[in-house]
Amino acid sequence: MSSSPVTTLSSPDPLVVVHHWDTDGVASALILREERGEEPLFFPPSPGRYNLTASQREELSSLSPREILLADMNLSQEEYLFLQRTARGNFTAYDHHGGYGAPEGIRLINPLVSGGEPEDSLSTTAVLRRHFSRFEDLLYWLGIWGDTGFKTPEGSERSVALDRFLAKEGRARSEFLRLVALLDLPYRTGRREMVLQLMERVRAIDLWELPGEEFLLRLEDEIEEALRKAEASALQEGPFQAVFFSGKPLISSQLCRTLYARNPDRLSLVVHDRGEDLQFYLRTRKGPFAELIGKAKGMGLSAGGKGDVIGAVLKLEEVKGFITLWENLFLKPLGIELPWELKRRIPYL
Ligand SMILES: [Mn+2]
Repeated sequence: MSSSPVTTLSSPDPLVVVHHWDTDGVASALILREERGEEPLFFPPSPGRYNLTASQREELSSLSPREILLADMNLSQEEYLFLQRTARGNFTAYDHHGGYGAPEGIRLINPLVSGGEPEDSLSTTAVLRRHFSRFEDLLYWLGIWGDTGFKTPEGSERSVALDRFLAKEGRARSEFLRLVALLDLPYRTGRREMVLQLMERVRAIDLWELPGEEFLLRLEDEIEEALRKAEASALQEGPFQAVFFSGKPLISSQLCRTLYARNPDRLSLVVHDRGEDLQFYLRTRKGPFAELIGKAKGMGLSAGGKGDVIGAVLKLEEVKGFITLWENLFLKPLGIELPWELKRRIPYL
């Protein structure tokens, strides 16, 4: 831990920015750096996690930060209070996710929680743009596109506005999309050091030069290789096409989409055994997804999705309950049996 870039760069009583590890989180952290006009310590949680580990909390405490800013994350009530305490009251959270509140006394800048324009809650970079009265700059657009680009139709108002911005900058859309993807790359390795390395590089270079960064190209190869390997292990059982894998890379949602594209008539299932928890993805043309997601959330599980997909991150002790729910609610009415391979691969069933 002591050799991480986070600690080597630290000054006494630093300004610390705790931020989400995805494109919007990274761009938001960079906006906060600009607004403060100083070099903060960037302190993302581990990829795939929405909380700090015990040792990360210890490290944060030992830095005795003079101020902590939180960007693009919604933490547990207890964690807000921890950050507030650790920063001796100098704590502010900036976010755009809905459906929660921060404990009393916590400064939370979030239009969805405090009542604001929906347009300002597309990304945390949008929240920050409004809050600090900034222009629609590259950082703003990176956050917007990282969080909403995949569901923004070409020709829509937002898509046209992006094109207008890029024309002004003299950049092609392909260049911009490359940046969005590259900022998302380090966390997808599942390795926090890679996110920290990215945060050190983006202090030093012009963002448009990111595609020339050797280490990102290596990470790209690493993830493509992991995807190829996982895809090659796909098996067919009954109506399922399924991949079971373990290891660090966070590639489940992309894998599931790839399987689905291959054959949308089958049930595309991806199960990622991450050791301490299990990531579950299912995508198929139709099924009682909304009901399954609703019931899973009702059980206190971390699940989400839409009309044709569900993703869930399950603690080991939650796996059995979730799979039973899935079997009864989703599979049985369709006359589908639980894949035996699933039972074989998941010993906690
Ligand atoms: Mn976001």
